[in-house]
Amino acid sequence: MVDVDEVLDRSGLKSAQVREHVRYWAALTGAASVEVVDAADDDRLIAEALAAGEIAPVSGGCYYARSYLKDTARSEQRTIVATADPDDAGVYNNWRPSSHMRPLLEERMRGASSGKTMYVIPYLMAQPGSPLEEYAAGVELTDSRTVVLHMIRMARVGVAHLNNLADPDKFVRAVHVTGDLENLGQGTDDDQRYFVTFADERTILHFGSSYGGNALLGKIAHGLRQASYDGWASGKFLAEQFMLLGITDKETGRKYHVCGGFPSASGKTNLAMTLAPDALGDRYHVEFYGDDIAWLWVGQDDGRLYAMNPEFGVFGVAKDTNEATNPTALEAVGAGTKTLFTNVAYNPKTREVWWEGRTPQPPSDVDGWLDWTGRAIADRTEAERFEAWAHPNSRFTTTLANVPNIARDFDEPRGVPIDAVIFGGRTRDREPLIRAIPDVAEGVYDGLTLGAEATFAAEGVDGQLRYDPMSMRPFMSYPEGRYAAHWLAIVGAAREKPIFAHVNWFQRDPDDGHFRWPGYRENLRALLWLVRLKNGEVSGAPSPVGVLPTRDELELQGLEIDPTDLDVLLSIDIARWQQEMGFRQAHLEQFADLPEPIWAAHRRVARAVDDAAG
Ligand code: GTP
Ligand code: SPV
Ligand code: MN
Repeated sequence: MVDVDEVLDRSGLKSAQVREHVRYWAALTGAASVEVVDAADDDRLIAEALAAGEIAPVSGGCYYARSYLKDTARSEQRTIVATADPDDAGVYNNWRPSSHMRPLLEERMRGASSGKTMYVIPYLMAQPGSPLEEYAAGVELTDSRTVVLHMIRMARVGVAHLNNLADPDKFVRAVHVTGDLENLGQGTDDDQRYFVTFADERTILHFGSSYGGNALLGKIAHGLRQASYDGWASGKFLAEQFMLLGITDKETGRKYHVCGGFPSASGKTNLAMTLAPDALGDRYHVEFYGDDIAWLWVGQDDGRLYAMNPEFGVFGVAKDTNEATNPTALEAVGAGTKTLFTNVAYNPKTREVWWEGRTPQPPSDVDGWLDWTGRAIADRTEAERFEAWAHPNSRFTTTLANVPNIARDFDEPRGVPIDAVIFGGRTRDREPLIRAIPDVAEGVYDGLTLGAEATFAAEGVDGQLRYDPMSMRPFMSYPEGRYAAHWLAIVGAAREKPIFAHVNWFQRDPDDGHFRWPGYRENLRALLWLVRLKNGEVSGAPSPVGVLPTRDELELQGLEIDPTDLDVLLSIDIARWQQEMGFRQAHLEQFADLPEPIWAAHRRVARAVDDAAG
């Protein structure tokens, strides 16, 4: 048995409660050694991981890792929220009694790290000094060095964050044990994996994966599931799967902050990192704050709605990232950034990486190229010729400071005041480019009825049409009716209300399937219209489901778009919406205790749609 105390003494980790957490799990998992990690250890850990063959070099000082073949995305089926109170069961949170889950996890984890090092990662999911700092401290224990490298990029990591807690017992206890990946029955009836957040104990136990949200526990498990539970239990804040950006109008000097939720792999990173379209670049500057998580609260001093990004890095989808779609992302993963790429294609000879959409065609000289599974492209049979080189959920991990348009004040604890909250997703019809919703209850209602196509970011759901409230369906930790009430309470308490909107970059022409809207950098045009509407500079055209931009109100200079596509994007298909209102009724009826203002909003919209149908 390792002398845990000796290791902890050396690391300067003083908190008795943290030490107890480490001691308990080191003994249970049977780890051969314990090591406390600080962000300053990155270079050494990189060197060790290279030497061990866990990662490989990419030219320009970046790195490449491959995950196990059957471990390439979040699992929704195996993700559970457990508490002591059966009343915490909702429709989506996959609730189980903690008394039942705890022994199951301990059984799986017992002895499962034997022979391995257990890394202790003290982290903070907030800017130091943030008004929400007390909810942000955590300690992840993991038996994977690659997970450590990811956590150092994605969170603020170091012993200092845990030594001076106001309440020494208030930190998230997180444990990640990889398990024997080749024998876990992923996706079968005998699936051994469990990803459990014990929300009322602020404990996260994940077993059976070393990929993304399954393993980087500060991110989704703490930053979303645990934090949204904490925000509700304390009555103080919201934690949402939101991007967060700033838009400066250089002509007026005004700055706007927009946050909003789209389901996984539906465009948050791309939107938050966007540059203004060339034709508008002289006037508008976009700043990146966050791409996946925002915590929102009402400011004590001015009563405005504030938001911050608790993360320290970006875990972004690689697919289709290129000079045209997202030049800032390419810079953020370029030379000198120490980016970690996972499950893209790799060429060990040239130390290059490639993914679908990086260039229009894959490299023509296939010499040395390996697909994401490690197979040589040159060995492919004719039938395999068109298979993807990279996994669709392959990702890059880079730290925020590498993003060229990172906001100057991203690290400041005070957060930024929110002007607009948007919801969106992959919707091939029905949803116009943008519809603004000035009323708070109707805005919250819109978030609750967000319907979109699911993506490859989660196992086994790609392409399914489903409702995904506020894009939080996979991360929901308490019942939906209370979630809605908590939203109304927090936003309702703000003195200046944000404007809401629903956006859709993914409408398609049913005849040939092309995207009607060019997307990416052009998306800023819709947001500019929205903040202008909030300012009263434009008035839009009313519709039963919100206010739509008129053609002249959208700044269209420099945009190439088919006029028919634009007409469809700026109009409403009433028949389709009538049908949708029936689906929404059934969707909302699942939720217990849905607040009356939400039902009232639903009835109002349904009536307006019916009236428009005549
Ligand atoms: P998570 O990290 O899983 O939460 O995803 P995300 O919401 O941040 O999605 P991301 O921005 O990484 O985009 C996912 C995929 O959608 C990528 O392949 C993008 O290229 C594509 N995408 C993003 N924005 C647009 C857009 O405006 N139009 C189109 N057609 N595709 C887009
Ligand atoms: C998502 O799936 O929404 C992600 C990636 O942001 S993961 O961290 O794997 O959950
Ligand atoms: Mn996400």
